[in-house]
Amino acid sequence: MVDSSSKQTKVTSSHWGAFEVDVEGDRIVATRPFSHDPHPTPIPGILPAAVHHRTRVAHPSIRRGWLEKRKRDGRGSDEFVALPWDEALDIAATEIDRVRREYGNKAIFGGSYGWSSAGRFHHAQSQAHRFLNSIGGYVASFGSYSTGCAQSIMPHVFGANFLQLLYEHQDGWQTIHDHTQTLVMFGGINPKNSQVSMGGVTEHETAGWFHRFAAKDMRCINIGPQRIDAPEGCEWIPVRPASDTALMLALAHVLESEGLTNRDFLARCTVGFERFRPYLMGETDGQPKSPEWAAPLCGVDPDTTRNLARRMASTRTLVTVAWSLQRGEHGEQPYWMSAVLSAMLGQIGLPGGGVGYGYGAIGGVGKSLIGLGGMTFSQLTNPVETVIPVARIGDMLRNPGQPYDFNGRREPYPDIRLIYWAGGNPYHHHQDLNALHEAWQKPETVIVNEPWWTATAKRADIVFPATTPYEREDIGRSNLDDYLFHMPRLIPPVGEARDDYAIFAGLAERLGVGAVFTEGRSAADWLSLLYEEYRSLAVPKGVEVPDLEELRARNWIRLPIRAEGPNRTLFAPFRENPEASPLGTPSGKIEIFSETIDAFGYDDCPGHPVWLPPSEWLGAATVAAPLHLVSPQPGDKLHSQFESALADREGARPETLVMHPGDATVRGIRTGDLVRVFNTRGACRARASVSEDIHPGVVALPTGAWFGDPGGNIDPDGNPNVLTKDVGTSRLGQGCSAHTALVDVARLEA
Ligand SMILES: Nc1nc2c(c(=O)[nH]1)N[C@H]1C(S)=C(S)[C@@H](COP(=O)(O)OP(=O)(O)OC[C@H]3O[C@@H](n4cnc5c(=O)[nH]c(N)nc54)[C@H](O)[C@@H]3O)O[C@H]1N2
Ligand SMILES: Nc1nc2c(c(=O)[nH]1)N[C@H]1C(S)=C(S)[C@@H](COP(=O)(O)OP(=O)(O)OC[C@H]3O[C@@H](n4cnc5c(=O)[nH]c(N)nc54)[C@H](O)[C@@H]3O)O[C@H]1N2
Ligand SMILES: [Mo]
Repeated sequence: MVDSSSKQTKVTSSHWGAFEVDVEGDRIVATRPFSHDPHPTPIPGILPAAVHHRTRVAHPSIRRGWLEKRKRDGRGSDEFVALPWDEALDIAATEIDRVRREYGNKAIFGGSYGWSSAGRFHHAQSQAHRFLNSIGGYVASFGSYSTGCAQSIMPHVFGANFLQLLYEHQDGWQTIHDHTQTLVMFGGINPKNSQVSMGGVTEHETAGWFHRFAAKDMRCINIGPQRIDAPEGCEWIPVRPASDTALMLALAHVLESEGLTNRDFLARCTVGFERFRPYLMGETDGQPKSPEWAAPLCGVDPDTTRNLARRMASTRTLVTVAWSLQRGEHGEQPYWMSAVLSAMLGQIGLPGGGVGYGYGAIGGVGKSLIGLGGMTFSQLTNPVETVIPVARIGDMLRNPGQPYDFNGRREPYPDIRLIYWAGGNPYHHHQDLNALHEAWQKPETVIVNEPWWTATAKRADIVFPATTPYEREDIGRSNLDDYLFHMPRLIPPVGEARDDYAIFAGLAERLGVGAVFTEGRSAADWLSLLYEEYRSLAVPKGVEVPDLEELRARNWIRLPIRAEGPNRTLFAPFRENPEASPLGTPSGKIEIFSETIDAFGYDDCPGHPVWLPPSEWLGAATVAAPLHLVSPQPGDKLHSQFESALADREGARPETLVMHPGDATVRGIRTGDLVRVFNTRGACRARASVSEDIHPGVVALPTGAWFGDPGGNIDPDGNPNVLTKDVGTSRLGQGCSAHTALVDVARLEA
């Protein structure tokens, strides 16, 4: 037990990096930056208030309407009844058993998407998947909200798993520093976003690299709707959201018209240029994709486009693409087209040249490390084969049995009767939340493990209070980081919270599979076992890792795993000899035209990249919805985590909406005004911030505010997902289309 008079300071790790925590008795009282972090985030500052906040789930809780009458309506408005653990676990286990007996495990949705917390063993989603597999399986989901569309399209283009490509093979920052002369950043590279990385990023380096780029006169050009998407000092070419493909086509058109295309590279390393070229030059549709054609679409004047294309062809150029570009309808196109543009420049495979994805999105991208692997809690195998694209949950609930297309296959949506969620907040992350709220009434039962009363917990039938990482022992490590942490249990569990492992072990026991789930081990046993596996995997890589006792005593260590010598260059061996080191595509080369995709016959993603305007963007603006809403990641926290404590801060809520002076003036809006942001899908409040740093016609509202209680006609704290459109990127990728939304804004009286 924790001595109630004790004081201690320890370091712990999180998705936003390491930090020091001061504990007095059973309370976390303060946090401080970690001494080795050159650019710490403000996020840990909220922790002391959040971890003890009144919105923590104190007891196992069951919604009254469900408990008494198994009523489905009332999710989000009913009161909850607190029950003893044993009773609540009995009820949940009986219900899970009923559903699997009556409908089979294919009626249980356990995708359970979400970031939960860092820490290798107590990873909520892995725990949930292992439990559900031990009871016969569940309907799973493919991909992430982050990169779902890219994960589908890019293997067709480069023949590789997209995540491996960007985490393990893309050029490192040092390579970029040493070789790149022109850095063309679609969607910017935002140090605010690279403060975060799955499993943690200890030394936040991105801002520092940009200082070094400036010192050597690298030209860094941010192409996107907001100046602040790149560090200060970068050039800015403002473009309308969703128009990047038009601009990329125009850049390609300049290369081709001015003899700047690298024919040798296209011939050696790509296939299908001859099928794409007639479209580019307008031979197929009578419309050359020239800078003049693109100008009214993207808002970039033709001279700027021409000069940029010439510069890109005459210097070592790296094109980078933020993940946000594929988080919108037809998000496949800018991703594919950026690869084609870079292939035409012919610099793919040269150090500091070519193309890269997600620099800045995640702090680990661009770090070259020796991967150690291990510390992975087995999820067992899932006997149910049904997998939906992660962002299609609303469609799945609305359309059971209805067929849908996804990356060349056509399947019916499963008929879901029970949802189990641990470690995610769909009422934060999903699009068109008012529509989700309706679809969410369909399943018979919703079970959620959560530390806080989030909008998702409030819309569940059974809520189990989960511990946070500060209430349990774990190990913090990430393949994208060179530090290793013992994450000590700092305080006892708040309220009656239990670890996800204990919750699932309790359910598994009741369902007769206790031994399958736990293998007879306690959490401490698992930690030792996983840690020893990790240690032994490090040995052949020549890396010595202390034993667990020593790590406990030292709290953290820095691992000698920074890759030495010449830095990493994406596709260097392939460029060198495409026959000897072919890509994993059907042709072994970069596919400018894909026979596979062409054979799918999708008009929303044909055989080569094309300009396809989304259903909502400035080119389709209406009187009722004249402004394009982008909803980036919040700078002050991770998604919706710690929201309730942040919202207590003076002036923090509603969330800030950035808008252009021209758009503000005609609406009589000034900085600091309360506004209503609305469209036909919903409305939310926000606090206006008027700025020249955003493209006219665009408004930006970060994600992160919790969705309000049902019944109100305006979401009080500013959750942009009451406004976004719930539609797949295309039949190919079926990713989330968070950035596809037109809205209007009006001043609210105080
Ligand atoms: N409009 C719009 N929407 C978006 C995006 C966008 O750009 N625009 N971005 C999308 C993207 S990329 C993402 S990744 C998603 C993020 O969406 P999520 O990953 O769902 O967001 P989080 O707030 O991180 O949710 C994690 C939840 O897990 C809980 N949790 C933390 N630790 C534990 C634990 O140990 N056990 C349990 N049981 N629970 C725990 C937290 O309290 C929190 O409620 O949002 C997506 N939504
Ligand atoms: N501090 C913090 N950092 C985070 C997170 C967090 O919650 N907090 N979340 C993490 C997660 S899960 C993810 S997936 C990554 C996401 O990383 P990204 O997807 O790269 O980042 P976003 O913040 O969603 O968007 C970046 C910018 O893209 C611009 N943009 C939007 N649409 C378009 C477009 O059509 N064209 C162009 N050119 N630009 C556009 C917007 O102005 C926006 O500010 O961030 C990670 N980093
Ligand atoms: Mo994400």
